[in-house]
Amino acid sequence: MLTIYGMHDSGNCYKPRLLMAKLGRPFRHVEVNSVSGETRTAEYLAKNPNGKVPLLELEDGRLLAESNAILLYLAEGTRLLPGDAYDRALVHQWLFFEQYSHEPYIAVRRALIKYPERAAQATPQRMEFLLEAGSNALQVMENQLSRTPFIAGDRMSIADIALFAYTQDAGFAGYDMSRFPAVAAWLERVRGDEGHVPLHWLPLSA
Ligand SMILES: N[C@@H](CCC(=O)N[C@@H](CS)C(=O)NCC(=O)O)C(=O)O
Repeated sequence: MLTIYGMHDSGNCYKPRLLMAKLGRPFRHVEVNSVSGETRTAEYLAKNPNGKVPLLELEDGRLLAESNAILLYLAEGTRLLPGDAYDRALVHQWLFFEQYSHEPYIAVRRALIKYPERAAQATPQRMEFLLEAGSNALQVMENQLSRTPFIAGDRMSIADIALFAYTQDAGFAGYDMSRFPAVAAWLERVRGDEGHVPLHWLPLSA
């Protein structure tokens, strides 16, 4: 059985869990708390030298890090990853967007609010910068989702899963979601897609 090392309330770790749930594939969840340093033990660094979760372990022991790389691997041959080269490249486009223009702002602002251990890093200047940069990312999504029902076009894909993970918590992170009605409607559309599970869902084997 596949194993996913992850933290239950991390959006990056939610991405592969949500995909596996949607595909109806069983897997083992191993809780690794990145906030309390469990990603920095020698044992964990031997598995992922970058010291981050999520991490996928295949049945034969091979390992794969980076949430969006894990999504691409697990979605191969499914309805959530198009076969056509251009359609697939659009999915990649939004996966890269998520990692460079969205997650570094919205996920970080969320973490600075959520985890008291990080409060000292939440300076007013930093919070303001993260608010502006994250709002820009939400506006890019708003523009796209005003034209298409899903982020990479007419069909749900792993790009929606990747962007859903932290956008669903953007309100908690301080972003004014009333400015982004198409994003809010898309959040509901993603929740309504077959096999959806919420952030804290874990498989029974956990
Ligand atoms: N680009 C990575 C980011 C993963 C990441 O930042 N994981 C956080 C939890 S959400 C983590 O493990 N942080 C531990 C640390 O940096 O020490 C991905 O998408 O998988």
